[in-house]
Amino acid sequence: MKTNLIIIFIIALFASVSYAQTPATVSAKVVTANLKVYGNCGMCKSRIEKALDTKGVKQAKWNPTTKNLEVVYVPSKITERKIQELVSAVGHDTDSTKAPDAVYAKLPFCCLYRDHDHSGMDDNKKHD
Ligand SMILES: [Cu+2]
Repeated sequence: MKTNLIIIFIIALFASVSYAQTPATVSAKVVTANLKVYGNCGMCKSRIEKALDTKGVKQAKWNPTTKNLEVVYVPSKITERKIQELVSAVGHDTDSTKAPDAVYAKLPFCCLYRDHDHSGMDDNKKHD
């Protein structure tokens, strides 16, 4: 009985270790990152996703409510930093890159996330 328990424990340990290693093997080619990107509406969404229609990015999906950008990319072709820079270049701040003021100023009114929030989310905290 005791031996059985030990065997089960070893199998469980082995299973969890190999499970934990699976994402690392997959990520050798493609990585999924979740990045915070500020914006408001459907126009923001298409702007952000269009900016990432570029080499090395497999898929980009931005959620206007959560401000989460789920991006699937090839790390050997593009970096997470570069992805954030591309998003900021079209007018959207991320947690580590800022859109140029001149670009931001040209966004349609509904997209001005720094001053207004049209998405219904409480974002009073993010204003500086
Ligand atoms: Cu917008």
